[in-house]
Amino acid sequence: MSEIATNPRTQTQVKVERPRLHKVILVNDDYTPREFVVFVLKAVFRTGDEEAYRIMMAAHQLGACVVAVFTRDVAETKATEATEAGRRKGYPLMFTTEPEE
Ligand code: TYC
Repeated sequence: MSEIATNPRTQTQVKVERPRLHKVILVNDDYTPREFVVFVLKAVFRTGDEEAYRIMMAAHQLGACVVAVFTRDVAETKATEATEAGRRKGYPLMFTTEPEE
């Protein structure tokens, strides 16, 4: 009896990759009041007072700041919700998203 396999089976290698995370970025502007930016960060991103203030000031001084990272859907939903909150008050407050490297 031959030792050579006559019916070799193919094996499928399934590669599962973690979904890329997306950053939510807060963009500075000259019109939205600081307190309102802090209010939105706390309401939408559930940060505490001090973290919201730190993120707001970083965007204010540097032009933009990463708020947090999420899966793409969550990042886009939160960015839209936070931008809408500003728009409803007539402010140009802007949150954008971009994929992490
Ligand atoms: N620059 C705004 C002001 O001086 C405050 C502000 C901070 C607005 C961060 C937007 O993303 C922002 N009133």
